[in-house]
Amino acid sequence: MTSRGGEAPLWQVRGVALSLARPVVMGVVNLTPDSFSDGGRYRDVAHALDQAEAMVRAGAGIIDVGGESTRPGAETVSAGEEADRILPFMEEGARRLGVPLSVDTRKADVARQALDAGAAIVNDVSALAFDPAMATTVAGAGAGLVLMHMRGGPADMAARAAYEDVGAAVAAELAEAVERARSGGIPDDAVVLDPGLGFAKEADHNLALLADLGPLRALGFPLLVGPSRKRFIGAVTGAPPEGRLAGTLAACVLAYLEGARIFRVHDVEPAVQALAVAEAIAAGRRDPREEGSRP
Ligand code: HH2
Repeated sequence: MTSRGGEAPLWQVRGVALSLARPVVMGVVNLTPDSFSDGGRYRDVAHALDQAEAMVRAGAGIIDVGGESTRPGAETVSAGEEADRILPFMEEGARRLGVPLSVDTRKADVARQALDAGAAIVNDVSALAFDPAMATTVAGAGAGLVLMHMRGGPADMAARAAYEDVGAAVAAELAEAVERARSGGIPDDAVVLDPGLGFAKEADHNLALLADLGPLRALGFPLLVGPSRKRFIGAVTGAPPEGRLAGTLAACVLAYLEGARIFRVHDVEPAVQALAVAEAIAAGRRDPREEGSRP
């Protein structure tokens, strides 16, 4: 591999070693009535399962399922309500979909029930800061874990978007999250890191992070990015959420070249295609530092 990423790691998710040798697309299924980008459309479980099956056919390697919106200012929902929204999908999806399911939650209670229903990965946008029981829940199930960077919660994160050096700060705060994971007994090979695009970040912070994932790469964990339809793409282009696909793909491709290996997106098929082309081009690239040293 000539794009930046070092050797191809494996991500251990409940007994399955997920290869990150090739880019992995994580398809988003939001079972929330108020998600900013596909609000309410997936509420019907049968429809959501059909959508997820279509994502898998299009090449999704993971399906990420959420029952609580985390957009700025969104209201928190109770663990009971969140579990009610996602469990029917998890139970049926674990049987039908044939790819690892991830649960997008900050609550250990919800994660435990989702893992019991067949989820393999916990995607915690609070990076284990919200619920002190989350680390042991993940460790106990041998689940994979996404540690995503944010500050505060959806209610106050916008006010906390102040950084001198956003890459260094996000890396330092993710390193603390890694320590929380280790203290809870989660092995390093179960962990993936995510800069948390749009979470406690202004548009410029997101762009700076995507321009240089070096400080995050230096932590030595696989990287996931979730640029899909986000506001910073609108800030650059003026496009509304449903018109941000091309911007999303640009962000995915550049993040891939910066070493990201997992891409959380709503539009799976275009992302799979864009990343396949990026991968094919990157594979043929010569590292200029090697020029002249070849036989
Ligand atoms: N972004 C959102 C939600 N979960 N998880 C990770 N790991 N990384 C992300 O960037 C990320 C995430 C927000 O996007 P969306 O799911 O479309 O919105 P909502 O939170 O309103 O459901």
